Amino acid sequence: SVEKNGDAAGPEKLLAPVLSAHWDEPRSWTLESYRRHDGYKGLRKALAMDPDDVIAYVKEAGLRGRGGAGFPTGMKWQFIPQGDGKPHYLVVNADESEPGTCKDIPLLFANPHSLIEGIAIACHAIRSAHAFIYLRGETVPVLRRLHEAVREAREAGLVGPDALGPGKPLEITVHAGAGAYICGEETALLDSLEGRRGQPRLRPPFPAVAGLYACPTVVNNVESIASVPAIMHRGKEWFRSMGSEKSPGFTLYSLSGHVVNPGQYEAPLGITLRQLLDMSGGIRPGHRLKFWTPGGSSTPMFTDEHLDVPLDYEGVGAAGSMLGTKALQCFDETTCVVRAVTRWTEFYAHESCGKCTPCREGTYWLVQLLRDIEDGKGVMTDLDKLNDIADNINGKSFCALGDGAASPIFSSLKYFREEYEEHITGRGCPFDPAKSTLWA
Ligand code: L3W
Ligand code: SF4
Repeated sequence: SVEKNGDAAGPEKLLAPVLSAHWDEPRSWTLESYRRHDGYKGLRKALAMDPDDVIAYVKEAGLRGRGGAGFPTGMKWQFIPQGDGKPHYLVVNADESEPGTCKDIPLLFANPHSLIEGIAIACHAIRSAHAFIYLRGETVPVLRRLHEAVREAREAGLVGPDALGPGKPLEITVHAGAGAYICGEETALLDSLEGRRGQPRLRPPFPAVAGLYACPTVVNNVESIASVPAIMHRGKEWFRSMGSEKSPGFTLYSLSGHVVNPGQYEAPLGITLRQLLDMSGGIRPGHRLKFWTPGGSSTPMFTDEHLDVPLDYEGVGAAGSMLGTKALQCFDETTCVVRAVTRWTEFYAHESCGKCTPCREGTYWLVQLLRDIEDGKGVMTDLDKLNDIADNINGKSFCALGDGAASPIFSSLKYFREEYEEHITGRGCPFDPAKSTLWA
């Protein structure tokens, strides 16, 4: 059952299981199971509609991209030029790699047909005959599952020469990446899919104009596309009955870290971390929340002061962060914030593609400074240097990876400057490694 955000009957009533409703059922990933739960009914409805009307419907539903930026999905589809004589492509970004983000991979594993049905609807809407799924390469079992789901769909005529109607083909190619975070950036992903080294392209032109093989291309996150069948089947009003005016609908939150029951929680946009913690057992017993990320490590961190911030694009934005991928990583008071930020920054330095100087050089120097501070070799002027380097990365890099690397530096200095200072005056980390579970 789907409960509207705001019901007062108990914390679990705030959940809205749609994509995750049947994950725990035996063989939930099969076509037979998906069909038993109204699968492919949204496609039937969409195929009876004019493609432009499908785009208008998704626009009116208010679905926003679930991959990090929250861009309106219907608007993105509308950007695809029509009558241009070129092939159009749909590319599904399944390169889920943002630290703390673990929603698309379980969704693909447990419910791959929601994506395939969404692909078929989207391809009908943008008049595309070929979709690509770019999957994070490390997830080999998911790759196998996707291949199997596409095979099942093909046997059932849902993929193939007449899948979208007589003479209207749909082909789906599943491609496994090679494990680079930057390939989740949409234009680097396209380069990688074309067989080149994955590095971001200059935008504009946006992929909608010149994307895969220089043709009009929609790049959407897995969850965005997988949300479309339910919207088509159950209606835009139903979708809009959840969440807020500007951020309607349900979504998957990845809850991780020092919580009793980590996992994926599907709830309306606008729910708060306090509500999610209430229904998931809270922070581990005997401890308290110290800091958390609303959308993965690339989004500025929050503290326990932000427990009641509505987790939608506007609410998180107004509180000074970004909803990003809705990856709620929670850290209790045993965690050294300097250590956590060092680990994240090492990740960005390692994953920096090297194309632009601010990010390539800046992330390297951030790591050097952070390691010095952690090792007790820091001096007070290092804090201004950290801020200065992050400032020279933020907004001056070629793609969002650079901005993401600067985020935890700024926000940790904003909320926990004394903790940095303590490392410097005390000549090392004051935290007890034996007490933290995040010490690796
Ligand atoms: C046509 C225009 N299309 C914008 C399209 C654009 C893209 C979408 C959003 O980064 C964020 C980033 C991460 N004509 C257009 C247009 N578009 N104007 O709209 O674009 P943009 O630039 O706002 O964002 P983005 O480049 O897609 C995504 C943040 O999300 N993030 C997520 C990381 C996620 C993962 C993962 O594992 N899934 O890595 C976390 O914070 O930092 O800010 O499609 O083409 N005029
Ligand atoms: Fe590459 Fe970093 Fe520059 Fe992005 S910001 S293009 S990842 S070097």
